Amino acid sequence: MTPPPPGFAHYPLYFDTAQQSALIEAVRTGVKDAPFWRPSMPRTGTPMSVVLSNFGPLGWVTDKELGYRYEHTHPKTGSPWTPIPAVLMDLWDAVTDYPGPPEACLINWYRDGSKMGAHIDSDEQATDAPVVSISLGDPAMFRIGGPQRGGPTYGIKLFSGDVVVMAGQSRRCYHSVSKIFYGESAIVPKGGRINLTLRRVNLP
Ligand code: MD3
Ligand code: FE
Repeated sequence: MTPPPPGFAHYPLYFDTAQQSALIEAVRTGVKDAPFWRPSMPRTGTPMSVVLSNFGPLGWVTDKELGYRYEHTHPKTGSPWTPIPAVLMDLWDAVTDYPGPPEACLINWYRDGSKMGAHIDSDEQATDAPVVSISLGDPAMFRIGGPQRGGPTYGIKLFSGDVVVMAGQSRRCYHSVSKIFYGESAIVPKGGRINLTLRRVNLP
């Protein structure tokens, strides 16, 4: 029974069903202008199994040639991302004490069979800023380990409406999504799981 690293906080069902539906509707509206696309890994060009979009002045993108980075515009349309919904700006203020607003909200949509392998988020200059995650739709098995690959992990099943905050040491730990419990929730119209992550990119 490995405990979670310091700085990890879980708020089960932070958002009720009506608030979850409103967030899913905000995603549906946002991706009309900034459609989900399937990203490729740097160098190899291997496609990821999740599809992505973003809200915010900045968005996280990746492709074979330029790799992981933040951009002001959508890689396929060239248009700016949709602003971060007010309810998420308020969430950041409620669960972090960071001296500045989030600049990016990555939208990960996991469909049947999608997963995310173990990695550390290190494309932000604000390496000490927390990351705030909101889960919507099908549950997921989330695992977080330590600052080195391998080693024991703490696992938690995340449900629709859950919020997770990674601050302090947990921010620099390996983490993964090892399983989606596909079809256990019906709240996402096209199915699957949507994860939103609020991120500070630049130093304040
Ligand atoms: C722990 N997403 O987008 S959210 C990611 O459920 C990512 O879609 C997962 O990992 C998902 O990079 C996990 C929770 C999360 C996000 C960022 C972290 C956990 C983190 C950064 C550092 C440590
Ligand atoms: Fe991550």
